[in-house]
Amino acid sequence: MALIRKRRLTEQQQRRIQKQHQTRQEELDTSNDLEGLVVQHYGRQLEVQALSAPEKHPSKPIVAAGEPEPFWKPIEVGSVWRCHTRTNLEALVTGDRVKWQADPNTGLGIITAIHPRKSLLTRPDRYHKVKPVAANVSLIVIVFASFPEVAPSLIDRYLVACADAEIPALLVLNKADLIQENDPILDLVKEYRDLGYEVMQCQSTGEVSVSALAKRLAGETVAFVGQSGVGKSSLINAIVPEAAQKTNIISENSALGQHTTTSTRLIAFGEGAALIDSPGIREFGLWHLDLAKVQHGFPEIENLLGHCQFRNCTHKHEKQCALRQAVESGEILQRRLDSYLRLIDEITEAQQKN
Ligand SMILES: Nc1nc2c(ncn2[C@@H]2O[C@H](COP(=O)(O)OP(=O)(O)OP(=O)(O)O)[C@@H](O)[C@H]2O)c(=O)[nH]1
Ligand SMILES: [Mg+2]
Ligand SMILES: [Zn+2]
Repeated sequence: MALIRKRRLTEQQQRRIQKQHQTRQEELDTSNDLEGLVVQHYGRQLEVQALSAPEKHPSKPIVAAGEPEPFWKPIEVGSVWRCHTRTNLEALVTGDRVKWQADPNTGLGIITAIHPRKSLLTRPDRYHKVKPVAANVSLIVIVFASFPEVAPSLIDRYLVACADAEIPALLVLNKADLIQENDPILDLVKEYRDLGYEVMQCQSTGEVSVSALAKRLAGETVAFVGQSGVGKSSLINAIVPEAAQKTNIISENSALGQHTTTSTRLIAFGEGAALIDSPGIREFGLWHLDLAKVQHGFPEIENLLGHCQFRNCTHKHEKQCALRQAVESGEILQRRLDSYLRLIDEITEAQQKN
């Protein structure tokens, strides 16, 4: 009996606490909210960079002579604050623009509102849930290199993800110092250029300048993606040395299946630009997309769809298949058709399971 009573009380208490919490949240005065940018998140806490400062800054408490100085963090543009979010807000991600309040007495903040997103980059996690990765990205840099060995089908997947999120892609061949004469990776560069994609060549270590890349990224919110070890963090460090992103020797991490970068972080860069570093991805499932979305990632194939003899052509063995004929005439690449068909199979299979 005592036990049941106790439990009921606890539930009641919980409800009361919840209600108090809710009213406190509703009572928040939001008229002096600041503008901010989510630069990183750790579970339920986020880090927000101040994009504005209060018109009237709260004044520092006055202490009597001999008393210890209390903690005090001034609210300055550019300062970074650990924040909680108001309970009624949707999940926030790196890159989100928010309204927030800062408490100089504790150094903590509370996010009160989120601005509408211009774009949202997502990826499926290993539990088959779609996870948001970064918001408001305006350009995706797909980094690849000759070491670790390039996986063109992974690049194709990234391009589909870019087409799905409607964010332009820039391909960056990093580690230019490792490229040899007649390196097959240069053929790959040509293939993507011929398909209409923008490709740049870079080196992030040594004395070579990354100024051409830095110039291209000016004003953009850029997400760096690509296999672990291709040099995403190294490139970011070369462009913004203060970023001091951890980098590592591939033999020490990738070989063990570990990533050097473990969380998504945004680094401010120049006027209104930002670079987002994220962990390298080995597998990039796209089972959650619909078929039309996949087609957008293969514009040269999309152009030919509907021209096969049979409407339900599998493009695998049919004689009068526009895609297979285009491969034979050299109009499209066998490799790209394979990538495309593999993705279609993956998605169809996943949809049949659900
Ligand atoms: N030779 C050469 N090595 C480079 C270059 N850029 C980066 N590296 C090396 O590549 C290794 C991996 O670089 P990271 O920047 O940690 O790679 P990452 O893509 O951030 O990897 P994850 O964080 O695991 O996803 C390091 O040992 C770098 O020194 C380059 O331009 N040339
Ligand atoms: Mg990294
Ligand atoms: Zn066909």
